[in-house]
Amino acid sequence: MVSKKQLSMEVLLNNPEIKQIIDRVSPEEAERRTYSPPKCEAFTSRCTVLNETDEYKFFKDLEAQEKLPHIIHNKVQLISGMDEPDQASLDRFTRELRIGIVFSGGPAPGGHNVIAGLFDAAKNANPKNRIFGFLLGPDGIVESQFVEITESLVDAYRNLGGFSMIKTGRTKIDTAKKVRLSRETCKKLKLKALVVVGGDDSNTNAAFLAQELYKDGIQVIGVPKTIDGDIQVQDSEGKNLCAMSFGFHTAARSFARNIGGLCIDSNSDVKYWHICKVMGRVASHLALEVALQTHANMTLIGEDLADYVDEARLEKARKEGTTDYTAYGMTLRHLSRLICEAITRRAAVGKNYGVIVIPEGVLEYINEIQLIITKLNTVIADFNNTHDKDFHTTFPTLESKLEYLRRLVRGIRPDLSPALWNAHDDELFNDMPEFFQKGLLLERDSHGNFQFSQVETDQVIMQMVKDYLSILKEKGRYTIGIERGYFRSILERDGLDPDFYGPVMFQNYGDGEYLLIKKSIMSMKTLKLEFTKSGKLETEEELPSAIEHIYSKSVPKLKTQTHFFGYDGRGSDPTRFDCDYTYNLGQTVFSLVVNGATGQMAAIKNLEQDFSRWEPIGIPIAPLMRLEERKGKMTLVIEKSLVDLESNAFRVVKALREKWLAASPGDDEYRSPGPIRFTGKSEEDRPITLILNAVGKY
Ligand code: FBP
Repeated sequence: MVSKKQLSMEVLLNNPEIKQIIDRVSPEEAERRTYSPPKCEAFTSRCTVLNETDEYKFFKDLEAQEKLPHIIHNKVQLISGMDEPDQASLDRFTRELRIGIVFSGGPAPGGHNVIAGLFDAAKNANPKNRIFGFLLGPDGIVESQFVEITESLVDAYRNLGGFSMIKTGRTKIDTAKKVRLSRETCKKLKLKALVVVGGDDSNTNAAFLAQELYKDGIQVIGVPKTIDGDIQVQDSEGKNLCAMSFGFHTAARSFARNIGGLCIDSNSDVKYWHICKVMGRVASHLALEVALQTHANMTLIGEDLADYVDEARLEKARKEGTTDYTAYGMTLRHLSRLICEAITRRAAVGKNYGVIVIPEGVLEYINEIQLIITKLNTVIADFNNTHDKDFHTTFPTLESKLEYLRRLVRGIRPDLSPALWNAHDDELFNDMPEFFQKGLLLERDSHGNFQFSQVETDQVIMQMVKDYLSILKEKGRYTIGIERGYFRSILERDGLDPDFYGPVMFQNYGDGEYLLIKKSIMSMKTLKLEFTKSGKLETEEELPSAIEHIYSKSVPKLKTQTHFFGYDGRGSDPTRFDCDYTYNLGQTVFSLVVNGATGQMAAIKNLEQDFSRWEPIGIPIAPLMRLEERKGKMTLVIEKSLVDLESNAFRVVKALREKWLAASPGDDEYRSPGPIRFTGKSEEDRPITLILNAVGKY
């Protein structure tokens, strides 16, 4: 054997070409870091000012008025530039400031650019300004853990995804002690302002902090972050103030890129149904955008399911002179039937493959599941409050949790209403598969939210789908259509006359491009019987192999692949839209802080339009709050924005549903959104949802 001469590892690793290739910084990352997002016009001026406007109206919740007196009367603030500022404005704008910033909740692409935009604006106004980043989320404020944000740190993360620079966490600053410690940290650092980059719950928390720190002269500003896209702000007259939270576009594009790939794989290999669960804890905005980006065969939209009315049931009840209230809303059983219908209809035209998109929060919209979740939330909150112990620590195993629920049914808590947890609930719950029971009993997050990402929603639904498909198969209602031309060619190749055999095998031989096996044929045995009965085959004769071959092609096997898209999209590098959006949010934050705002959320108005029309603004947070049940208590929170069934985006998806299902002969309608690119003319400039919803409004 000839021994090959190998380069020593030292030589190999020091080779300049290899060094470049294995460098931690990829060429794409290096290029990203050098991108300079364009600035909204106001930020190109020497300094900025805030102008309050009465143009926007809000309905103010009584509880919010009581709990947030210092910030409830805040108004929308418009930010405008001053090229030739008077001395007083200039002095105010350039005074030395210290600002703290924290990420709160799940990562969302673009967070680093919020810091970059804030840092650049602050240093530009006064190089002595200092920015501090709290580490690991709100815990960093409470525990006084921070880093000073420097030029080199910012430069290392410009236009990059994730929240890696200072990390994030889900702690809520919700006790007097945590507020006191946060105040101490802010004072120790001599902060003029604290910036909370977070979702609806974190912005709620920001408003409460703004109230608490008001008298200390410490301002608090929120920034609308969440891939879920459920922070969208309109005033009470429907005027748009913030069309979308940051991170949504990138996450949706990232999911769509991968799901688009699955669509292509699916109609190449033609053997799998890909079941794609996509993040979005409650609202289905991400699923809706993915549908628009990929034209997947079926996309469930939670809000739409909740709106479902079973007309057939209503009609039946009407005839009987009664009202069937169960006809309103979707049940798990009915949802599985709808999916089965999509699968069987495609199969009938030879397509035993496809792609289904399921939003992770879909179960929230299914009647019986939502009821169970609400009941369990209350049971858990009641246990924690009554016993001053944690339910999950006290009952660490599924069995111990189930036993506690059983004891509730047996009446260990006579003070509780039997409506909370009774034998019927227990029975329903015990009928669920174990993994689903575990999921439903999972610990709620620090804000009291149900953790949908931890539940195998897709499995729950698909198990029911598989069970029902087996029934349909037995009934001969799930069969693969055989293309007429294919049938003819296979038979003719073996010297058989298709018109002799066809009418015996197929229910629609007379017409139809795709031939469907007769319902009475459920096996090779019944196939043979059909032929002997028709007199076209003697009992002792064998079925021609071409006939057997065609029959076996018509028997469906449902093969599924399940995928979860969520964390990957949250960690994606931001789209150009999110880079520009977040950089300008950072600039907005600085303008709000330097001009004395507090209890406001930085936002960009007209995000749904061309960049040249973007306008930085401050939105008052307190008037956005409503009372919602959390951890068994009514709590003030920012109302989540759900998919609007009247919106253009939803109506378009609804109108094209049938087309994208493609349950007819011919090609699928898949759209390939391609990778997230950063530059280039075909780089999409904003989410499709936003484009559609803006049509007809301007
Ligand atoms: P935020 O609302 O904090 O932005 O997080 C949203 C989200 O990504 C949801 O889509 C998902 O259900 C959840 O976070 C997952 O949470 P975790 O990171 O705790 O698993």
